Amino acid sequence: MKLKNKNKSLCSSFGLACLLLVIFPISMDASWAQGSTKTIQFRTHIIDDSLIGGAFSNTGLADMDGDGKLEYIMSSRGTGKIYVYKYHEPGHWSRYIVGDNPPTDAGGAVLDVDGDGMPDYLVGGAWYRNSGELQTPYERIVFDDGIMDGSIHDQVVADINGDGRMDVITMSDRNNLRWYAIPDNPRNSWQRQDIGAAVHGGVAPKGHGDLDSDGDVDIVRTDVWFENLDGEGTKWKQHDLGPFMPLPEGEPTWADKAARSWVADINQDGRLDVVQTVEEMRGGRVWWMENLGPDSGGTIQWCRHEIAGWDRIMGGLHSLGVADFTGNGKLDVITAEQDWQRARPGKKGEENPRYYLWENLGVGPSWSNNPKVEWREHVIADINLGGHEIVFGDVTGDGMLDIVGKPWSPSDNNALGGKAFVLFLENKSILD
Ligand SMILES: [Ca+2]
Ligand SMILES: [Ca+2]
Ligand SMILES: [Ca+2]
Ligand SMILES: [Ca+2]
Repeated sequence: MKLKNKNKSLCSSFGLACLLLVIFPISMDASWAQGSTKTIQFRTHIIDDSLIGGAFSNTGLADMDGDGKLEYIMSSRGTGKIYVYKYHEPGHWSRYIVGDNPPTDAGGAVLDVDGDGMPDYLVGGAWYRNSGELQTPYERIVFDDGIMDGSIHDQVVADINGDGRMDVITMSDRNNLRWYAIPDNPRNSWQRQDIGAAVHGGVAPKGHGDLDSDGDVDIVRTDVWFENLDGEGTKWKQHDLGPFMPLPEGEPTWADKAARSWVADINQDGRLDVVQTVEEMRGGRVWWMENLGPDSGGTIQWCRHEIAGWDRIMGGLHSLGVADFTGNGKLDVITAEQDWQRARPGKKGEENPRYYLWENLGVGPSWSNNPKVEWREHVIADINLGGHEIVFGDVTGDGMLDIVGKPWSPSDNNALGGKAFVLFLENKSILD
């Protein structure tokens, strides 16, 4: 992988179909940056530094005990436990173990599966019925015994068939890309519908949306997207989105095309775009695919815009969030470099992992021939602790989105000497 190449050669190596966005230095043109924030700042709190083990994954942020406040949920194939962290104040959380034996690699989702008003927890081929009490373990119910061996990496909730009820998309390179409708009695086995071939990851955390504006949910999988032909999720057509970077020499084949995807309208033109990261290996990059709408033949055209990672060797970016973190009404992007030794930043993983926020400053000056979204990079945590499947929500209740992170498997070189951890990034940004 030729990370030090400049834009021109990257056009060919990453298959860019159009001019790349030039990332400007940090200065901001006051004439079009109105509504931006004065200070973007996150305060880091380590809320658990006593976890031993690895393979922590399957994260969510939801009100698991019904008191109106968000809890953090995650689980580990390594320890075999499901953890819920209850917030009291930014530096003080309580940890509960609510279940055992999560049958998955990664993925996980929070959804009220049985419709009783309490969010439940989906992991691999099982769902765990939320008892509503953090002291009472959740019941484990298998919905597909064919995917109980850790063969799920992405697990995403969306209404695929448009019936107003949420469905569950799963994918792993060990099986395929598919979705399940939840039956009236969710204790029965769930019917699956196949969508297409799989890669390791490329749909999570939010690779779904109505990309072609015909009223139904389509699905992104790294370098392609699947059109929901009948609106019921029974017929799919695969389209190119844009080529992925070639697998670097020495990387395992399972890491090929492993990405995170998030569908959102980044430039506020009414068409849904796609933000993506390289998740499983160092040399991570962040970009967004602008949806240019259909050509005369009806095929949607895409234009790749880089956000970060072309000018340095970032760690694997197994986290992606898109939301307005800065309060200016525009969608920002967050990610974190992995703590895991094989995907830490630097040529040989010698650099420390960091958490990032790219502030969306809006579409650039109108005098430009090709006005594009401008980004300003903020390092929001730089304490030699990385992140994996970070999640966000307003935990403190002040209207600003906070972030919770943890490693997949901790590096011996991290700030805690190889211990796993959960950290909370309290959004303390000061608005205009
Ligand atoms: Ca709660
Ligand atoms: Ca429930
Ligand atoms: Ca559609
Ligand atoms: Ca758009």
